[in-house]
Amino acid sequence: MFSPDRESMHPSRLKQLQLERLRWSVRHAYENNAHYRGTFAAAGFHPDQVRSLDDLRRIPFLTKQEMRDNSPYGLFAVPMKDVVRVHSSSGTTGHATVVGYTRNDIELWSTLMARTIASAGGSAEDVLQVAYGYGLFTGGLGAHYGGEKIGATVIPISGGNTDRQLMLIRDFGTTMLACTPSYAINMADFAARHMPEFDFRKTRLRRGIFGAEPWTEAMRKEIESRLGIDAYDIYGLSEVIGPGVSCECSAKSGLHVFEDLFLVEIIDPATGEVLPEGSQGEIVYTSLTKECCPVIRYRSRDITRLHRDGCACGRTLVKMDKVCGRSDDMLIIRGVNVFPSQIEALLLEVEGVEPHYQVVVDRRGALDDIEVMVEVDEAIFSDEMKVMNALAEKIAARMRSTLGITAKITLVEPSSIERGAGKARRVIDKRKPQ
Ligand code: DLL
Repeated sequence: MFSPDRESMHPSRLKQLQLERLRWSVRHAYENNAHYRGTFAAAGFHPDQVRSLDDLRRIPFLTKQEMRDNSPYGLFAVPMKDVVRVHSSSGTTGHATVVGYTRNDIELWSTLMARTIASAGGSAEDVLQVAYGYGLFTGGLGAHYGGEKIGATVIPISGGNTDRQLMLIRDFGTTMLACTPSYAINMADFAARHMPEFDFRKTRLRRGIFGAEPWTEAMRKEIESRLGIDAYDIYGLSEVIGPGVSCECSAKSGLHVFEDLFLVEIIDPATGEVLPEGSQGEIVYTSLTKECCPVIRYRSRDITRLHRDGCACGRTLVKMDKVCGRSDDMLIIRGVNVFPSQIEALLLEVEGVEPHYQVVVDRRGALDDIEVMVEVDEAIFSDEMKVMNALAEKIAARMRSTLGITAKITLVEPSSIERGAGKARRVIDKRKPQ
């Protein structure tokens, strides 16, 4: 553990620390930001009312729309002279939001990413290849600062240039890779196609920290077997800090949330009601020490579940399940709710199917139409039509029985689905304005 005194804190001591910090954070937001002052007052809330952690529920939520409406600097709670960096969310749903960091915020974020790297088994001994994009996206610089903080040797290559990525893994002795899970698979594909002499198992690569998009257990197996490494899920969002909000440990049974710095709640996304621990719902964040952009009850739209069942790694921090998707990514097909990650899990169980797929949703007349395009391996693709049809029917039948949706399955040849170096675009919903 990078911060053992914090990560394995006794639960009662942790609660005490959270309460002290919550009081500070709520007051800081109220005193130094007009938007918070306005929404608190409108809800009849004053920071003096925070006497226990349960009083959090008296505070109104902060929504993504409010963040956008106040963009770029309207939610900052420090003078601009104290802001040393800005980042921006990827803007997959509408306009991007802008977040700022003070020097202390950058220090905090670096520590969180050092904890994340340590949680995945990394240390100062590692050579960390950062293949998340550098720039306004938080992935590259977040992993970079965390790597330096823990004392690893950082290779700041950023995303893309896949042939170069592979050469560096081989020649620079990379031991740990940081990128999106879809990009890790793209690297393996590229190697298999264009560099037949390249063998991941002959390199020093041992582990990877993958996140920024939903990915399933089936995808983990695929990455682990193709790259010959241990793959860990890391999670975060720009509005809260960037990567470093939660991460898996060696148990790989949920992502520990760094609760000494962020309070988490699960709510019903439809009603906003707080749900008991163990229920699935939308995760809501409250930052406890952030200076520039404090978030108080920020509705992330990410769907997960919290559980506190103890962990072999010794961390006492609550765990969240792998995020299955965002409430706004959930597809409603003829009334049936389905997350793209459920489709991924199902596809990857089928032999001959490759981990490259895209879901296209459209409306024909009054009805929703869903098509799943998925790559199959070379052998199947060059086989008889009969074999292809049988495979497509097998997938369609599984989708009907497991997910309750009737989809058109289109098997496509290897490499025909668009590849990227960042977040994969899994869904094209033609019903929504693009
Ligand atoms: O994606 C931060 C990040 C960078 C996380 C690198 C991990 C690694 P944003 O661009 O603001 O920030 O996007 C945040 O991405 O609300 C989730 O919907 C999704 N997301 C991030 N990590 C995961 C994950 C970064 N491990 C949004 N699993 C979040 C599932 C994830 N979804």
